[in-house]
Amino acid sequence: MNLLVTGFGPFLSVKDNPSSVLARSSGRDNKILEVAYAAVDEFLADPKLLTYDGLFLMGVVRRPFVSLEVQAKNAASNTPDVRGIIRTPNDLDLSLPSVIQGTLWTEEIISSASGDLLPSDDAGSYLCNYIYYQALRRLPSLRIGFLHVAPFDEVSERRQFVIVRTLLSRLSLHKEPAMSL
Ligand code: PCA
Repeated sequence: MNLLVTGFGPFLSVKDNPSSVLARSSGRDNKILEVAYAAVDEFLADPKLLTYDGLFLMGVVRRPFVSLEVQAKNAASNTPDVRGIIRTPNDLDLSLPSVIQGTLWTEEIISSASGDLLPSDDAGSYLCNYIYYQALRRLPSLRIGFLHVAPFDEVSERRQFVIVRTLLSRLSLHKEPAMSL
């Protein structure tokens, strides 16, 4: 599978976003996105995205494990983005589905996740959930998944590098090998 990997840049108190470090070291085409609604909208409108089979989206959240986000919600936050823009829940069309399931993570990847890599059904309500929801909605022909990485003081950079590389290689294979993270 030809995947584009994304990470986010700095926001709030996160000066050096580990998702951008991991996207750059993924060994795949990658792009670092500004933590801004308009920047995400512009990214998702780029016709070049259609040359990929899927999007491997990443952002950071403080948890003691890496989260395979299984779904995105029709939700928005009161926290401003880095351009000072706030999107309230009313900015998302209430006629749209309240939840959309991700399409990248396989059953095998989800069911074998354990230890410091776990499934999650809560991608939050800020830019990470926003990009996930909008990507799934706007790019239905692509396989799309979101990985919430952890700060490096929760899960080491080396360990998360291995997690990301292993997920990417498992997704590239048609046959699922035994999980050996
Ligand atoms: N994490 C935030 C936005 C950017 C990032 O890396 C989030 O979880 O929504």
